[in-house]
Amino acid sequence: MLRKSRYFAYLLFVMAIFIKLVLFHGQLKARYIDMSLLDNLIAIGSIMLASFWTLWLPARVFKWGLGSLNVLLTALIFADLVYYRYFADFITVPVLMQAGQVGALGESIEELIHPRDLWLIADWALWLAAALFAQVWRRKLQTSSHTIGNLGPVYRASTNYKGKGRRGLGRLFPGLAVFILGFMLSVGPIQFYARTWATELFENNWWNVSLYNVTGLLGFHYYDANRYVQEHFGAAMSVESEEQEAIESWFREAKRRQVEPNETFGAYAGSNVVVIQTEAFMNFMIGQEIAGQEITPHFNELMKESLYFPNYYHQTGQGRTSDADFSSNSSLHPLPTGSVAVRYPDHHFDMLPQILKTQAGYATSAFHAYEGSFWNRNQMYPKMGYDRFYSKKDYVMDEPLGWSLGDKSFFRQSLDFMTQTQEPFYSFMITLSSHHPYSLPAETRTLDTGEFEGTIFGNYLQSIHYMDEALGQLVAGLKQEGLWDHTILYVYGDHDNSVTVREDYERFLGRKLSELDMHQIMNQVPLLIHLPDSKYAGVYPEPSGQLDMTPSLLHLLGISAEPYYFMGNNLFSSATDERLVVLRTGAFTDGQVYYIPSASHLFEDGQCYDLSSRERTDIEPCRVPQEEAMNRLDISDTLITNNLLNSMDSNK
Ligand code: GP9
Ligand code: MN
Repeated sequence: MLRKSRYFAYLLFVMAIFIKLVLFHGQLKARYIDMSLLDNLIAIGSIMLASFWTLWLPARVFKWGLGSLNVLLTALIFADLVYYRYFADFITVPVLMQAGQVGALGESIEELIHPRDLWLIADWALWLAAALFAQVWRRKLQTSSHTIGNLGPVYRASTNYKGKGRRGLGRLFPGLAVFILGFMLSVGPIQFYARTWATELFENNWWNVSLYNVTGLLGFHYYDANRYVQEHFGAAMSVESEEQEAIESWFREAKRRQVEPNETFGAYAGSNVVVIQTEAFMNFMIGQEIAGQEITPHFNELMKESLYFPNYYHQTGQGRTSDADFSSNSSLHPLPTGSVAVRYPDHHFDMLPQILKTQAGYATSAFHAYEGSFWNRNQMYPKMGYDRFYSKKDYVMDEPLGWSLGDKSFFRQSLDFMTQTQEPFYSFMITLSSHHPYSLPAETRTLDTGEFEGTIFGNYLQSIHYMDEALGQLVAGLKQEGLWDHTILYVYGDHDNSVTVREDYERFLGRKLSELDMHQIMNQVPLLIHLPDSKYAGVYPEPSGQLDMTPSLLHLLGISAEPYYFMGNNLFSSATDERLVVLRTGAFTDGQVYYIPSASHLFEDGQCYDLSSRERTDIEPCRVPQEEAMNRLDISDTLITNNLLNSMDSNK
């Protein structure tokens, strides 16, 4: 009887976790990913693999083992759900290493938790009710057995070692059987996928959502943990000399595109450089109005005397702000999982601040009014070549706003620090006030967002409007300090705003949006470059991206990119028809075509668009550039994870 109830409880446990996984999947709303019968079997199999051992536990601890596992798995599913709502990705081991950071999302996390998530713990209420009921029932039985004499001690006295051993053996087989069945149900179909359409995916994992599509949630976590252990504790990875030669030859070709001694080369040598990496600053609202009010009036004004790149893409992955920072300053792609700053801060890269410092004697500083440990900046910034990192503790909190200090005060105080620095200087600033969930206090809201009032989309516009005003004040400050006429100002957005509701954008822009429109909207961030003499002002529609910053700034300052290993393009070279911009998801554009990969990540399942007609075309025109795009992501990953630049780079 006791044994039977144990199997019944186990069955209920498997069912409960399975239902949670199904609920979780329903919440993802991931296109192209359906839970097929095979996927359901994988899910059930992986639950069995995670829990078969509980059947080996003696009766005393069995329910506790099963209960704790339920709590653990539920917590994992819930954490993944919250994380996915914000990042459209799953939690990985490197992300867990930044656990403090997830907590620091604070207010954002509240926005990301929905009342319907309570369904995930509905079974706990049932378990509790059942346990209470059983307790009452037992008491009743006990009272009635007291009346006919208590048989308990008699039963206990009959316990002997032989009986114990037999019971242990009796537990061994069911546990083993569940393990084997679980293995067959999960690993079997995954192996089948891996041998057929998903081969490439396991070799070249660039997107966790596609991995999830094959392995399910528990399988994904197993794969991710395994990958982490292999990467960090496995046999030292080595790159075959053939592969290294292929990489070197790719860079020889890249340098041909990057190095061009034309009239802009060195035209601004010795100028200060101020880079503003702006939080969640997207391109779609540049030049747009709401109720007759411009969203970004100061940026728009600045555009008139600057170079503006409307087809500039963020190329970030899971590392968000830190990826934008890394890619812009190293001209390499971020990693498919985690942040380079967290995973490999000790590896060698060719970094813009380091180069400016050693090659041209620049004073280099990073400015970000937040905890210095976030995204591992305390460790990463000295490695990048910054003399000084001004973090939250260096600022007076005289304008508390959102996560930290308001951008207006942040710019004002940063400018004060800058003016005390020796020139020329390289100043890298990261703003924060326009961070999710974009809820500014009433006194800072100066935009009438009309029909969007009170919505997250309206709040987003509001916070960008505030940041824009801060930008205007910074420009005025730079002028006042007499820096404007010998400073290059480089402003770009770090990534999208995580608000993905198409109707919001349609209502705001007043037109229907195609899938291509939407993809571009979510991936384009503005880039503005103001040159000291306001020369070359205009709109540059060629495709460009965050990886282009370092080669382009070095070009303007007259420092050759020749000795370095950069993957981006030089925005000032004439080879505009060779501009392939590759996003971390594997999407790319070369200005002619635009490719959107599918979740399956099979090339043929993706969408290829002709940018001149903006219509979806046959897949073929995307084939060659897609191979190159994959090659680039692969080269970048190999360089970073194997610390290859440490041996390739003679300029250390
Ligand atoms: C905080 C800032 C925000 O320091 O970098 O990071 P994000 O959440 O955008 O990656
Ligand atoms: Mn950010």
